[in-house]
Amino acid sequence: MKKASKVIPGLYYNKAYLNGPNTERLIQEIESFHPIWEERFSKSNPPPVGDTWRSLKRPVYWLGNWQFACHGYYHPPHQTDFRCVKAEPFPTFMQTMVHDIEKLTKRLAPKDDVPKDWHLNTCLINYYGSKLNTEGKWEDQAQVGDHRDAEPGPVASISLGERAWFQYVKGKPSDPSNVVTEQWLDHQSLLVFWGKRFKDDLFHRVQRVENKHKFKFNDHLHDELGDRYHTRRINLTFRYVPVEDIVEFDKFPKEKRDDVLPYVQTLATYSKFFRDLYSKS
Ligand SMILES: O=C(O)CCC(=O)C(=O)O
Repeated sequence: MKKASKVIPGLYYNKAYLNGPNTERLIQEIESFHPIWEERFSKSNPPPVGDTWRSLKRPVYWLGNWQFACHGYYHPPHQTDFRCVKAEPFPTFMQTMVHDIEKLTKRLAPKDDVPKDWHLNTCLINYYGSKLNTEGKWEDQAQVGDHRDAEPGPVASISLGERAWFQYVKGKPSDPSNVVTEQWLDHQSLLVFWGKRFKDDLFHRVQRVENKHKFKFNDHLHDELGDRYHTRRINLTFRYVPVEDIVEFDKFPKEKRDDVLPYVQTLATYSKFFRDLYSKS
């Protein structure tokens, strides 16, 4: 994996972190997963006044632990009690890559910005693309609004497929003059960010994803009604969740288990890990 790149305090970007064979191995591992569409809310966590029942804008898959949207992952305050369900480990190549990124990050980030015991044990895989709507039109869903990643310490992001226009912004809601820094996230690139400014104070967002190279992933997102979602970018964000916050599914309170049992059942179709977990539930 190539090492040279530009560094500004709190931010590291390497446009060509992965090379061809490594990229292929990583994509092959990712294509073994079958992502799901999650709802933001559930029976025990209904929409607050003024909000509505809705699903995430894109399918996701989690490794290490699964932080379900309906358990409050996307909503501050970012409480950690019963939010992180123990999930599948990283596959072999991904784990090797993650060790490399951890070493790199520890060299780059000041000690104070790396919590004791920090290691990248969690991966959120986001599938960016377009969805066929009920009128038969393709709707671009490849965006993420302003947010911060609440997990402690540095976060690392690997991009695959079409380029994404990525921004760090101050304040909320979005306002063009609030952009602090912006850049393309290229195919095969690595971005790492840490510290008070980039990790804790600023928000980040994906403004748009290009559609130039006709990237196609075997995302398993066709259903019985056909091919209704096209993924053109996959992003992996690696984070650190303190191990004491990661809880086995059968230790979750019943109402929280019931909220996500349909997802666990769907995941069980293709994953031995979730099959075992479902059979014990
Ligand atoms: O897709 C990206 O580049 C960023 C994803 C992100 O912000 C997140 O997963 O929190």
